[in-house]
Amino acid sequence: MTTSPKRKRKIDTAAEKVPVKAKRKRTSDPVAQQVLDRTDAAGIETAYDRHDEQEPRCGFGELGICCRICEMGPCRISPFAKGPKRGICGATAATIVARHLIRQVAAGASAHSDHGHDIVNTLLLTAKGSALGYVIKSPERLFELAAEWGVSTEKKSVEEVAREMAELALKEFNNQEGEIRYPTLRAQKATVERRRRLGIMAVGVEHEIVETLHRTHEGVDADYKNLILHGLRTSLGDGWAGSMLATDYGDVLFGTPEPVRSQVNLGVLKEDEVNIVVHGHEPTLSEMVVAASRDPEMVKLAKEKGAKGIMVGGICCTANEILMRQGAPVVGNFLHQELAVATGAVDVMLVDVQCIMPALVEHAQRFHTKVITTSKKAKIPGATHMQFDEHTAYETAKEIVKVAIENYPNRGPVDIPQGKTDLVAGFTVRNTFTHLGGRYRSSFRPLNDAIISGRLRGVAAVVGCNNVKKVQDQSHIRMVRELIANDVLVVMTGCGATACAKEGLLQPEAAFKWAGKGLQEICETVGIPPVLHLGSCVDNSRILVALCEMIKEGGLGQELADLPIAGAAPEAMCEKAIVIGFYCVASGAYVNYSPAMRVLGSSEVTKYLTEEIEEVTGGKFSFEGDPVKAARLMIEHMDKKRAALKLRPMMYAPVTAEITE
Ligand code: XCC
Ligand code: SF4
Repeated sequence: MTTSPKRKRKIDTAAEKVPVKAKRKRTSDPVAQQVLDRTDAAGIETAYDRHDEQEPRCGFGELGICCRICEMGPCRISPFAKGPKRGICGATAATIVARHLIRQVAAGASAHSDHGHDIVNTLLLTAKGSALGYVIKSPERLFELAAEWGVSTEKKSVEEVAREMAELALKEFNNQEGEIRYPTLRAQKATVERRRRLGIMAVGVEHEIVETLHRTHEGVDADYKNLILHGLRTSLGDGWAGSMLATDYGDVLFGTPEPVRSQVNLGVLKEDEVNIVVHGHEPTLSEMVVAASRDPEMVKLAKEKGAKGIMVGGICCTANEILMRQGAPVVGNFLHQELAVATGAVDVMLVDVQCIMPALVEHAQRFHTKVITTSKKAKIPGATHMQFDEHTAYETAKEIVKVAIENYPNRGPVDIPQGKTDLVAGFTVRNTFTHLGGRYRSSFRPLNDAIISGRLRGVAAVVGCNNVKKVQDQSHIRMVRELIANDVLVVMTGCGATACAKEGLLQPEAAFKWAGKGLQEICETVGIPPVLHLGSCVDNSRILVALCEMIKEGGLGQELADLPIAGAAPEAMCEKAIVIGFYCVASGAYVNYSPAMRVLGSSEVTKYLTEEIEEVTGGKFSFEGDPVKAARLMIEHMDKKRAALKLRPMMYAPVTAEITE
């Protein structure tokens, strides 16, 4: 089918409204579809079936107007003319919606930040010599950060500096007064002053999360604007501390990524090798498992069991971590977790924290796959638990690899779909702009010049998850295709990056197929894909830093809110996506978020988030569900910013994207 994006189309919203039991399109990935056809035929349920089982949904829940905060409830606000307009305590729809929403922000912030905390702690243990198997892979990055933080490195060993830096970083989490460190170091003065004026400068990561829980307790904060402002403050503690520390300290400990080629999709599983799929988020575990899988002792053992070798591939953000730093293949994104197991070829599915469906355990029992949980924070009944501990990480990793090897001969029928796609990943703030600036000049000048001259329209960050309410990957792909056709450089993280990687958008050649002429010229000159993979979801902090660097470079305004940029999470699934949306809006970005947050039951809160908040932070949300329409809104926003900056008109007309699937 050949269609112009302008003549499009009700897709995603339509997918959400299909009645129960009707066949609906579940994925836009033909490789995933092959496995789904087989699971259907065998009567094996997946998240898609469980999704349909949940229909029809509770309307109060969908609209966010059910309150369970105190024991007098639950209270429901009627969206109709008749029926209660307040809870028993008097809380209105706006109060209820805002309270619930910022609790979600706090939960998302705690997930990223607890992850960041673990990485910093592992660096500390490594510096003390008590985390066996870990080495500080990037002392250069450590010294760079020390210089930025004003920590003297003179006459100090790498370990001494690492220890001091890790101790300082730990304080960012539980600071009780003052401000988190990064905004003043990295953001523009005007932005910092705006945050101070609004009272949304975070004191410490945990401080804000605790305060969110207090404010949203029964009978405390009832003013929706005041609640949302605190949500913004909590989110800034994540984006500008918890997540940013996870990225920076991860780079120090595990190495700063460099552009790397790899492959993605279920076809990376190997019929004749032991397949270990690492799923979850924390590189502290996956890095060790990758290392253990390359241990000659393990490879020998695998061969003794008749396998040709050991394949370690990832799902979800763990995949992005080991892809960025080790070039490990990506098995898939969030909705691939059950599909991978259903190939019959996964000997161990190794999980840590976040985005792990408890259903995996029962699902895996139909195959030979062993599901191994590793975190004390995340156990699943029926799974094998092998506690992972930084002190003995490498030994545990070897034990886990051994379990997979021993399980290899137990495979039943194996059916690996033969689809996989090449990709390039491993972009960071530094190396992308070394690329753009040419080999010897790491500078944002060429990017800024391209935007100023109208060769590039702007930059869009398309991030986030898969959501079973949508057709898997479709919204990411359609949105990104529309953006690059309009000369927008796209940066991606998380499961969205995996979605577009499967489609081939993360290859340099993609520019010739799908990008507008201006973007094409840039990709051709510097040899980058039109869509840059910046890593896992905590690595969205890389995007914040890149934007600050663009402003520093000059010619594009004084604040993030001035830049021709936009963000989107077109298949958002979890609370982490909400907090990311929040810290982007708090930082001044326009963010399209879909499916809509559960705020639609309050017109006041919806209006505040999608309109009025722009007066406050410079950013705002939109909840457009059609990804192409959403992309057009993002482009409109960029054009508005271009006009305000008096930039030149765009050099080239957009190409018409040809959307085939
Ligand atoms: Fe989870 Fe991070 Fe979302 Fe994917 S994108 S579904 S959070 S793995 Ni982060
Ligand atoms: Fe009902 Fe108020 Fe209690 Fe919520 S806090 S359950 S609205 S009484």
